[in-house]
Order: sequence, then structure tokens, then C-alpha cells
Amino acid sequence: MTTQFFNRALIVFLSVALSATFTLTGCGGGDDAGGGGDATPTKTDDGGSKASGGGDRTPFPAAKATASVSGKVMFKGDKPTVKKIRIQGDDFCMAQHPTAPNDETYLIGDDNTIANVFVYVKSGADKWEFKVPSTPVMLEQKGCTYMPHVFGIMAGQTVTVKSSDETKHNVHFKGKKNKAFNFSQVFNQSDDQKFSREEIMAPVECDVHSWMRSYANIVYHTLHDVTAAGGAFELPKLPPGDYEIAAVHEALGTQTQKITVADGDSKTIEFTFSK
Ligand SMILES: [Cu+2]
Repeated sequence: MTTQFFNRALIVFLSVALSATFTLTGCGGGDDAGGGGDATPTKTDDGGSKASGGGDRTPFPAAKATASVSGKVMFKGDKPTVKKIRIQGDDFCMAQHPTAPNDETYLIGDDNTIANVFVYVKSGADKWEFKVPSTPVMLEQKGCTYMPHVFGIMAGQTVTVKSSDETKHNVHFKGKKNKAFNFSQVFNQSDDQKFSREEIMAPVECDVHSWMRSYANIVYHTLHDVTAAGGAFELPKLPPGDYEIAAVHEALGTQTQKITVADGDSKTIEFTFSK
């Protein structure tokens, strides 16, 4: 009788200990959604070499890119509550916003379309080497807000960070796969930066104004777009082939779709997110 009780107690103890171990492991492993397992950059800058055509890539056949892919990003279900941003601690910023502005996380229209969704070719373009666009992507600080709130850029392309505000900002890139940068800017100051590795929804924040946030989406090609108000996107023209298209929202996650396009095709796809 006593032995039986002891055995049962031992089993209970062991199973509790085991489940505790699993819980802890699960917790640690699941906390890395943004950066994946590759948070620590390796010493060799393979991102740069991949961007400039490492391996056996061939130049992107622009002349064969005749298929267009466009579409819309929609929201389904109960819309999340849009928070108000509390602008405080800076007279200039407060003067720009006599009333509290809306938080930009959820820009969902009355027609349920979602703005600020990054849409890109996730696979199917890996075999090509893309020319880095000579035009920089502009990231402006205006009215103590980053504009745009979400942007796409090719690895190796310049992002010009500029301040149009008569106050001091501190631009802090907090990506996990690219080298961080962190510098202050005054009115009319402009600084160029580059990213070398693919990284999606990597935050750029301001260390002075806690509400300021933008998201950089760095890819190895130019086949990307960000939805504007109205939820519409249009990818640059694609050569015929099979592709996986991804739509990424900063809070709602990622949706993917596989498509096949032929010469001169005009395809429309729709992504639907819910909370
Ligand atoms: Cu700021």
C-alpha cells in the first residue's frame, strides 16, 4: 500500500517536472518569431555577396518580364481597436499634433482594405541577380512621425534618412540580421545608410520619441511593394514562371500564395488577414 502510494507520487512528480521542462523549452523557442534562429550575423557578409549575385545567378531578364501581378489586401472579422498615440515631452512634437493621432499599426479602411502591408516575391526570383536601384529610398521624420511607416528596399540600396522637424530625433535601426545603426538628427539633416541582408519588418525607432516607428523590409531584389490606403499593391513586371508571393503585416503576420504566370499575363490576387 505504502509502496503503491510512493510510486504514484513519484509518477506525478516526474510528469510535473517533465511538463515544466517542456513549457520552459517551448517558451524560449517561440520567442524568436521576428529574427528566426539566425539572429547573430556571421562574420562573412554573405548577404552582400548574395545581393550582388553570389553563386550561379543570372541577370534578371527584364526584357522577358511581361506578366503583371497586382491585388488587394483585406481584413476579415472584428477590426482591432485603433489606439491613440500620446505625444508628450517635446513642445515641437506636441504643437504638430493638437489632438492625439491614431496609432499606425492597423490602417484598415471602411472597405476592410489594409494599408502598410509589405508584398514581395518570396521565392521564384532567387535564380536572378538584380541591379541595385540607384534611387535611394527616403525615410523622412516629419511631424514626429516616420514617413513611410513601412518601406521596402533592396539589400545594397541606399536609404536616405532625413529630418524635416525642428527638434532632435534619434534614428535607431533595431534589425536582427543587419548591422544596427543609431544616430541623432537635427532639422534638415540627412544621412545615408544601407542594409546588406534580407530581413522583413525590421524596426526603425526614435530613441527620443517612443511612439515613432517605421519598418524596413530588405530583400535581394526589386520585386516588392507596400499597400497604400485602399489596400492595393502592384508588383513590378515578372518573367513567366512560378512564384510564391508573401504579404506581411507588422502585427497580423504573413500570408503567402503560389502563382504561375505566363507571358503577358495579368493576374490579380487577394490576401485576407484576420486577428
Ligand atoms: Cu524622434
